[in-house]
Amino acid sequence: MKLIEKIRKSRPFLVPKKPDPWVINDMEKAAEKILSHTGKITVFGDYDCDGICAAVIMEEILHRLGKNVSVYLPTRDEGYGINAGQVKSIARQGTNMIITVDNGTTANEAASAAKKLGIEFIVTDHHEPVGIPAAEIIVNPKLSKNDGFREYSGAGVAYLLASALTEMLGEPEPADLLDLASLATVVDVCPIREENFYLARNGLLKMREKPRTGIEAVLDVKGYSSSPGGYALGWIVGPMVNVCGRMGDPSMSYEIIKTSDPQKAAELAEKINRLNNERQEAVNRAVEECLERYKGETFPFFVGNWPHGIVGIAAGRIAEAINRPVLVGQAGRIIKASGRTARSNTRFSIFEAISKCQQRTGLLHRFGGHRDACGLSLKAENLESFRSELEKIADSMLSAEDIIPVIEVDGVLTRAPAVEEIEELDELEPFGNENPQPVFMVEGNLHKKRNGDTWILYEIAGIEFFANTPLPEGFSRIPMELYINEFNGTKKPMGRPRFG
Ligand SMILES: [Mn+2]
Repeated sequence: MKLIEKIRKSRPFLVPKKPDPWVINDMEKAAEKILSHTGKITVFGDYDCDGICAAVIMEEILHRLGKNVSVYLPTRDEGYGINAGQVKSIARQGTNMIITVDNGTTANEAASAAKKLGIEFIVTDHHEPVGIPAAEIIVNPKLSKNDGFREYSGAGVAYLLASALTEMLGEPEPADLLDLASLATVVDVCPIREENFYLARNGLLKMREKPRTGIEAVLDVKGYSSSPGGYALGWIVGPMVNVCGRMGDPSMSYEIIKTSDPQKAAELAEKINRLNNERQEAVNRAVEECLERYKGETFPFFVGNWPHGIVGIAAGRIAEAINRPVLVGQAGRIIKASGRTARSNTRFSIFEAISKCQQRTGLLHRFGGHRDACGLSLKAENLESFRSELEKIADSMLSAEDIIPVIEVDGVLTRAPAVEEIEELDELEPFGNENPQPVFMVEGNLHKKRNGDTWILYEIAGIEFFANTPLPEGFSRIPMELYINEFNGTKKPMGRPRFG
């Protein structure tokens, strides 16, 4: 069986399914309201990649429909989600309709402020409703009463509203906006399957065919020259788009996505890259400090003097290091924390654990999230009680298998596959959550071929790979990702070992 067939067989959900916007809660109401609206519209987004991409999609489609539209992206200090104060300041700019993207499902105060001021308030979002849904119109697949697909990103939901609007007008789908839906789907770690695979795959093809000037500039500044896939979206473009919001103000990210001026894009990419390097150093420091303090808890909650913008990334790194869910919070009178699960915690929902803990203790100010990630805030004096209850809950929810890292292998190889077979795997891109980069167990005799100062070239079953440190003798099975190395016009298959 060819490599791609093996993978297709083990990932039956990896079949693109065209999304149906109309099965999403309140889609028709929202589309009608927007089309008949006259007056200024403000799109209210978020400071992360998903919220920014969603805002650009909504802005561009409304602009094409001839609407007067502006965008409001909150800064990190303003916090996630729309509030009453922001509604009032938006009202003063002459807006009479607010459309939220990637937030707003339970923004009750903002919704009633809008009502008082005579502003139409339409929510589009993808977050789990925590509390009472706020507005009269809420386009959120998590509120749909049918069995339609629910795992869209915020930008995916925005794209579906955009395509509902064009469909109502009898116009073609705004497929050129799919690149942003694809980027957000991968970066927001939404499962890449069925409807999301459709959006992510088609958006990726758009991006390859005609990349946005700014996205090209970001890949350039990072020295990435291959055709982008899930790795480039999730590990290069995503962090660069996210970093501005994390470090304070998302407007540079918004600008780089919007600009068509290569000069300006290159300058912005340079600036963002510097910010990204600073952020990486801050993350490394926080991760080291937490790992030093770790005492073997099932669900550790670290609090320290770290910038709020990096606690989520730090939590993710620590979770992978200890294979357990982790919360990392910024110290203060009110602790603001982010939580992440490890990839091996497959049956554990961090959102469910936090919800349970909140039901029992009621100590949280606010919280929200998904299965793999959450955000919360609480008073410093309540930290200890919350922590100990959370530890009990995690002990009962997390099973022994969940804390053992497993490498899921897509098949066994005893000889090098043909170059074409590896190239063909590109049809499964973008790789991401639930659709990881394929890994094969390569079996054979290990040979050392050459070495340099910092590298050793090995070969196993006809597949060459580099290692930084010598491998123990007698190794005969190595899990590896495959890629093609092109040198002087000759292509050959190479491996990239995946240890742990
Ligand atoms: Mn989102």
